[in-house]
Amino acid sequence: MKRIVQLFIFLFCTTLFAQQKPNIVLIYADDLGFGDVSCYGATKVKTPNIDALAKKGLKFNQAYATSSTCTPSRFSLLTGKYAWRKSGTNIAPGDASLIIPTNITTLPGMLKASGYKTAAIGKWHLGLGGKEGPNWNGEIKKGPLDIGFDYCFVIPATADRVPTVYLENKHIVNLDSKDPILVSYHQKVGNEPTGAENPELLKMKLSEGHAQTIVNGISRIGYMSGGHSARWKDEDLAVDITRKSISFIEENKNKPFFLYLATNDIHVPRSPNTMFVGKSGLGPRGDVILQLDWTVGQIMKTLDSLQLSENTLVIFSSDNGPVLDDGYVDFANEMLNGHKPAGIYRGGKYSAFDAGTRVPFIASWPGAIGAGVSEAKLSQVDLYHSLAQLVAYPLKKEDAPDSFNQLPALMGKDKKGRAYIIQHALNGTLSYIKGDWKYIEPGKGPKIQAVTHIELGNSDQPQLYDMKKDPTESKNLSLKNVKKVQEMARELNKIKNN
Ligand code: NG6
Ligand code: CA
Repeated sequence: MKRIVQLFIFLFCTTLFAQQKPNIVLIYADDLGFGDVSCYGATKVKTPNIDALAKKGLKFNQAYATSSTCTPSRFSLLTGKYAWRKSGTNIAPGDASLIIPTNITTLPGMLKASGYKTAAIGKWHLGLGGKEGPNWNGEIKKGPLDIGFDYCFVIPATADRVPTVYLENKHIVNLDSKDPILVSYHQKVGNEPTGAENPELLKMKLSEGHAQTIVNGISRIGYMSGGHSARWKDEDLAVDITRKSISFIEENKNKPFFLYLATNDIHVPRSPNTMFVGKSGLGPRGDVILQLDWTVGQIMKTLDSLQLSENTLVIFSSDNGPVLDDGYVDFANEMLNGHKPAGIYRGGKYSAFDAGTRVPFIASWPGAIGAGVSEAKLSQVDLYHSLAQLVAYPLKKEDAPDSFNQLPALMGKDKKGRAYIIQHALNGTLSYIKGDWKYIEPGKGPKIQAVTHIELGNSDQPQLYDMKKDPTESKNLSLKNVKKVQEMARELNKIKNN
């Protein structure tokens, strides 16, 4: 009976207040580090639009992606469940099956059920299709539309993985049925040149991996043939994604909408539009930071011009920390010019050290969130529960199992945030932050990743850092604090086995 009354109140409120609910725009950057934007301390590159968002919103200094790579972070964000609880959620190849189950309520599904129009625009990287993978030439049976999005316009995986085409709803955009797409991650298909065989054809050389089919002068991960009329141009990716996002906002300006805008920037291959080439002085990596900032500016301008800004919650964050050479020779290291992508933090993308997951996080909602800086601890896994709270959606027990309600922190009312943070590194190693302490469990793998030169934080010994006195994780205090190590290991194990 109680359930029915709850449901009735929910449906009543949903209908009555549908118009008042805030729009939600989640701008999710790729591989953007804590120190990559000027409002987080960058001085060699300027990001005026992101800075403006931070100025009128709340800027978080201790907000974390759940993982230090893309697929697991996105999985956790959209399901409210840690990706390390589910196998098969590591960096997905471009022909992976849909990783998110279609029988659960996801973050977009929850918002859709609350009366929102929902869209995923930009990078997907969560797999497509059923067990057999995606049927590129027909209907893509399982994808964003099956996990709660009303509309999608997405890059299937990453820009450095084939196929280099857009998926709009259930079909590949501009596909000519006479030139079908063939994709393999195992052997060469078709006879198009590859990075390994024809390096002289490359406009951007590879430094590691990325030696397969060449598309638009850039060799990728995976082999592809066909689909010529459907192939995007790397230099237009940001423009296309921004344009589609603006159209979605315009078309839904009279309803509450949720836009998950997952930018391709600043992931490799970094191929900025001519508007940004050479503009940062830091090479392509700096130029795509400017391009990302431009996207943010375009979205804010659209919201302003439609008079939606007051009632739109804009969240800006990144899926994992920064990397310089991520497999292409784009002079990210050579042209750094003193820029510090991770700020003061140790490690980077892939790492268990803080720079792997500590990312920029800004929440702006001029009507409701006061401007300022917050030291509250936040994890992206909490967005689901917090937004459910915001729209008064009654979560069921099985929904978003790892997600906590951090709406008070998000709104600036609670200064503490989450009691603890869990970080998940490339090799599966988990770290546990509680109070001032950070514990990194022992794990296998190299100390330094060969291509990227990133310190991965791997050690066969437990690590313990005092993040208040030593935020750069320079002194492992585990031998001096055996009890603390044991206590944190025990607590982490309990959460693992939950
Ligand atoms: C790595 C790729 C890297 C990037 C990453 C995924 C190589 C040498 N490296 O395997 O370029 O694609 O996967 O990045 O191939 S993520 O942000 O989508 O997780
Ligand atoms: Ca990423």
